Amino acid sequence: MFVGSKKGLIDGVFSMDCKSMFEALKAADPDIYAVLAKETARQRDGLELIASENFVSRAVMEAMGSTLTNKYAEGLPGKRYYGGCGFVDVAETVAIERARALFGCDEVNVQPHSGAQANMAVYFSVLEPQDSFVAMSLNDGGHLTHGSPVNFSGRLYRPLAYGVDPTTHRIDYDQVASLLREHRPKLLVAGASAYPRVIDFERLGEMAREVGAKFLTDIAHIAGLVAAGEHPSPIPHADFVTTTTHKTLRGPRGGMIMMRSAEAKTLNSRVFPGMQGGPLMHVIAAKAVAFGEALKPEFKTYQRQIVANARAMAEQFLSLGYALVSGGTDNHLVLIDMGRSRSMTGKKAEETLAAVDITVNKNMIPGDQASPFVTSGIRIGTPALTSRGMREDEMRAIVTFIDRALKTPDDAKALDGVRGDVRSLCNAFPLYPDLGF
Ligand code: DSN
Repeated sequence: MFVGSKKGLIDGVFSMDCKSMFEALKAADPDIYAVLAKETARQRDGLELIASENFVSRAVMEAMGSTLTNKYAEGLPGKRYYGGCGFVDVAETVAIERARALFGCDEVNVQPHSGAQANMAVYFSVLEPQDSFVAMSLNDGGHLTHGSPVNFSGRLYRPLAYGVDPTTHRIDYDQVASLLREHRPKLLVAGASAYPRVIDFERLGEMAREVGAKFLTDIAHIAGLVAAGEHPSPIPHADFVTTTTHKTLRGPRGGMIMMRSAEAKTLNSRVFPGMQGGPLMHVIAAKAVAFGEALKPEFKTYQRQIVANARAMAEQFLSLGYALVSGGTDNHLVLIDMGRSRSMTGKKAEETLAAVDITVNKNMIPGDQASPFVTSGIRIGTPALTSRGMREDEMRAIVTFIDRALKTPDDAKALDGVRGDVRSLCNAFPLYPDLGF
């Protein structure tokens, strides 16, 4: 109705497109405009291999950079504490309905500002301060918010950490079962930030049920794969499923909680007013746009390519003699043991690759003796470059770039050569072709 009756207004708004918006920024704030321009060029001219990053569509960006940022909308659609929420209610309802269709879950809360906030809301729903819960150790590939001592989750509660088998680097499911039986916690948490293998959510869900614990799966990294059927879904086995929306899912930076119907009333009240104030309606609208994109058939093809690309990289690294944690990958990332591969720390590898415009992150590996600031590994993921249209051939070429750089970390001329090859590849795969870059 709004679109019909106010068509002139809508057309007018659209005629002031993003070009004009950047012009306003340039005039008003040259300092921040310069940051925006340089960061855009960095993303365009380098190879982005951080496993938790991605490039959103223009449509998602437009929804984020919109007038919806002006609106307060505390509460839920139809039950707000502010007037004027009719249109943003539509955005949030569409986001919820699309998330339901995408993942097949009962209930959804799309308001968490981040994955950390999504997990916090679930802990506030299930646990009291000082309660224990069982989750994967950060050093073995878990998440910061799964009980790290420097995070609220490790300071408010008593986490009991499971890890991976030291030889196979697969989750030690027997250790999970024995921790649950011994401590009988209220909550079991599964999910990882640096685990290249399939997680057996069904088995973990059975273990949680056996001791009467609730089961939370944090699928932040693999949400896109799960939505596309490229990783088994935790939905039938879990009481809560949290995710970020900006990794493989390719939406705006933010979080989301899916849950069984019985959990919704308490959980929703833990998000607001329990933890957050006004939801970010521009981000929620962008989540709706991203979920709409993920419901299209091409999203499945995209996710399949992410996995194929990671596999191609893993095979190429193995053929060049690199040691991979768990020996390979089933998902979107590979974890390289740099100590065993090239007698190099993760920090040195990250810095060397940064010098040739390849962005990765240093990462702890199982049994790591180095500090988190140094580490013995690097984590490499394919979602972002797959969004640029790169496929297996490009992945194999990138592994040779990485290998050349890591072989000559202190040879400026050799690194210059690799950087030139990186730039040529980037030029062949524009970041936002319809925006001219
Ligand atoms: N910081 C995130 C990552 O890079 O994996 C954790 O979700």
